[in-house]
Amino acid sequence: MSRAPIDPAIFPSLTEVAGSLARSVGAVIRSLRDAGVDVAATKSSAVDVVTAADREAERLLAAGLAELRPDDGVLGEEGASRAGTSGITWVVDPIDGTVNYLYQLPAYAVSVAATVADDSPAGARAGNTADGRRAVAGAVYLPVTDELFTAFEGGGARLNGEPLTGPAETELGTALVATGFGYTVERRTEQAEVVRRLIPQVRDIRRMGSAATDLCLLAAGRLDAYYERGLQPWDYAAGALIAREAGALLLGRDEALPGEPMLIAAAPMLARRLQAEIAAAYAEL
Ligand code: LIP
Repeated sequence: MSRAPIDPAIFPSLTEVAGSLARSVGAVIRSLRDAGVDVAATKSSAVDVVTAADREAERLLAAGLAELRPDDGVLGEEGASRAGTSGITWVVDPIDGTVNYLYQLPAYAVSVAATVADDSPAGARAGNTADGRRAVAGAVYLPVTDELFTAFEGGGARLNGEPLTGPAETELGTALVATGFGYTVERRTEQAEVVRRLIPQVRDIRRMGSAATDLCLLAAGRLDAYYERGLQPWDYAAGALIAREAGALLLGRDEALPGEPMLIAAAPMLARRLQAEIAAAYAEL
């Protein structure tokens, strides 16, 4: 049975929900961090960690959504999973940048995105998450700098309420390019080889440790480009929407759509140039 499309008129209110929950949960994780943090468990490998704060933050996000949006579904990095009836599913990452959080490094974020089912190529190009859902509203909150990035589809992106104009075009040779690495040895070895081929061709590489943060810094023009292979939907659902609404072009590898296999984001000409270099690097692996 096909569902009636979600009315875009509700996107601003979904953004309000995302922003207020990201901010309040961000304040909680910052104070938990100050009280001290330990690894609670590991996930895909010994270096892929989860802390008690990740779990508590996800519990708070799920509880807040159950109260504010009881008919919506929820999908969270730490296992939150609720089927909804409204057609909207919230994709949440309670702490994106958990390793930074553990080490008391500032680049960690709360990421909250409202998504709708959409597996059309046009929807995917517009920033689908990997599981055939399109983010329509979202927020990423950086507790350490008290920066709240928000966006909704067609509404532009904002930082603490001020409009963002996105990254400027620059040549690849003067581009500051952020990327990230997966948690398994095989994936990292491949990613390191791609970086080895790229680094002589760019201004420099940054590995911030939080994909949601990377995408928001790109939206704010503090990075020129970002790419990563192997992201999970909660890592980028909100951040990709914010980058795109700020004016970045999102691309995948070769003709593939942007998403889990590869997400490239930059001003349009640079995004295409970087896509070609990444394709060449992978072709030589
Ligand atoms: C992490 C990212 C990081 C990326 C890792 C991982 P976590 O999320 O945001 O930048 O490189 O692959 O997905 O585990 O901190 O939520």
